[in-house]
Amino acid sequence: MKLILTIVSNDDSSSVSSALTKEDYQVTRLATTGGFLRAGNTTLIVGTEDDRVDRAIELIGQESKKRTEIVPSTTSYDIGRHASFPVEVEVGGATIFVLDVEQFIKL
Ligand code: 2BA
Repeated sequence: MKLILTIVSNDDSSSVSSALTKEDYQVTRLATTGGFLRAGNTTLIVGTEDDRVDRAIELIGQESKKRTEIVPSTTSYDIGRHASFPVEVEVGGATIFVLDVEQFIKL
């Protein structure tokens, strides 16, 4: 048995966990915070059989693809005026750890 720990953006967490649960994976969602950006992200814990790991990774990849989005940004001038302009940012993606499970116990 394996434990898949996957860190995704909050925006993708619902679609990733829905895709997994639809295929009968059991998922636990944790609200987490990235150490670098100190922004909220979501960590999903999935315990599954060894032969189902690849499919889980495929589903996670499909629902959390890296993509660019245009978001509004503002700059301010000394004279107290602000200008708004669009900037392209990269969002999405997943960081995945696959660990061996020594014991799996439900009491
Ligand atoms: P990613 O590498 O895609 O990582 C996204 C989030 O996944 C990270 O959020 C962190 O919560 C988790 N993560 C990634 N690698 C990990 C690992 N080896 N162990 C544990 N957790 C891990 P943040 O820490 O807020 O990082 C957000 C993004 O900032 C990263 O995206 C990366 O592009 C960049 N970054 C992170 N640390 C950096 C550093 N020391 N220098 C430059 N850029 C960094």
